[in-house]
Amino acid sequence: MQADLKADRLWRNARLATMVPGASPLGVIEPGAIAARGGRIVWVGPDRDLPGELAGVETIDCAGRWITPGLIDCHTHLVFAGDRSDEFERRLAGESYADIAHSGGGIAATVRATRAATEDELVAAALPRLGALLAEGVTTVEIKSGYGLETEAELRQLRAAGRLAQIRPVEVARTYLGAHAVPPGGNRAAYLREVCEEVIPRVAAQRLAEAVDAFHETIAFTAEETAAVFESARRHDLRVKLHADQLKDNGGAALAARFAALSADHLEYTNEEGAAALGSAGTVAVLLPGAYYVLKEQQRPPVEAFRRHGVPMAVATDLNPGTSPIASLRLCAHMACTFFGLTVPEAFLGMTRHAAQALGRLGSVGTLEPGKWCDLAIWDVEHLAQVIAWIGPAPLHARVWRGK
Ligand code: DI6
Ligand code: FE
Repeated sequence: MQADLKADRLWRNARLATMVPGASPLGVIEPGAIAARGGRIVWVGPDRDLPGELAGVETIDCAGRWITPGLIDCHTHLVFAGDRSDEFERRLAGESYADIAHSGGGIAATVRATRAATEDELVAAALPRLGALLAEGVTTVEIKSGYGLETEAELRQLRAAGRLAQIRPVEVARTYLGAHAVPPGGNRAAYLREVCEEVIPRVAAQRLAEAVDAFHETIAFTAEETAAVFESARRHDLRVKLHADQLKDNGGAALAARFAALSADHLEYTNEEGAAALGSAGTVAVLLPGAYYVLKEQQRPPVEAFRRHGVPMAVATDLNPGTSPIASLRLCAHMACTFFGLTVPEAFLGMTRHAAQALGRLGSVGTLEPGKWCDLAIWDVEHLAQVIAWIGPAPLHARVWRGK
């Protein structure tokens, strides 16, 4: 294999945080070099060890800058229509998230606007939000449906999410979240039948999503209902993810683990047993400090227990119009450190390797290793902590997607 090692592009004189497990938590190589061919990494290592046959192609001198894998936002709801900034004012005036939901606002407000939008309108509304993520080095983003809550509107949201990947240089992982809420005025049992027997088979047959998510909460779906959705996902070869234990301990982490979920997300109220179950199942804990902040929650996810049980932790924006109107993964990493006590290396792993694992994409992104896509974020910083210590413009020198 070494014999026909060829590259079409080289990055040299860089400091690499490869995110590959090893001696240093972030797999640092300094000074390091990366060679790519056809959009994929073919070689990574110390600059001085660069094989001679790779020299002579287009070379970018990184002048000592840091390179990380392109960032991965593994939990967003970024395709939706309408705006709910009025709810920000209502909360400031004393109404709670639940009060607003009960008076027809909240998720229902976004559902009305999303149902009324065309696919083109959904794409147009999503582009600025996606653009904000790309501008800070994101190269892979997960996007959930869940604001249609009827077959055609859900499928339209997923198609719009797919279109984003055709018009911007980004990989989109789509997740069907039909079990987000019972549709306003809808019948619970009939809607769940529609999700399990009609939509999931169509999503699978048309490859409109690769995973199925559910909102398992007292205000949303029970364990039995969630299990039925997951059984259907399993029958159709779709992976599962779960919004779990956000508002109270519902045993959501254990439920996610029982179905070998890719990830369990939120987890503020998860207990020790839940953390242990995630550890045994290899399920990623996705921390979403944006929603914690916006809802002024007090309960923090059990980060110590996740560490003890070897649960990989990812960090994501949960970008949505209600509980996390935040289009900055860096800000969420900053908050995961300040609010939840993550270290800076943990926050970086949470936006790279562990986020890739939460999307079942560890084989293709999330670390700098031969065979993976050459998706890079090149940072104009002296220390990697600067990337998330600052709130404001990203110190991003260049974003490379598929080697370009
Ligand atoms: N968890 C949340 O916090 C949101 N959805 C979810 O599954 C709320 C989304 C919204 O208010 O629009
Ligand atoms: Fe969410």
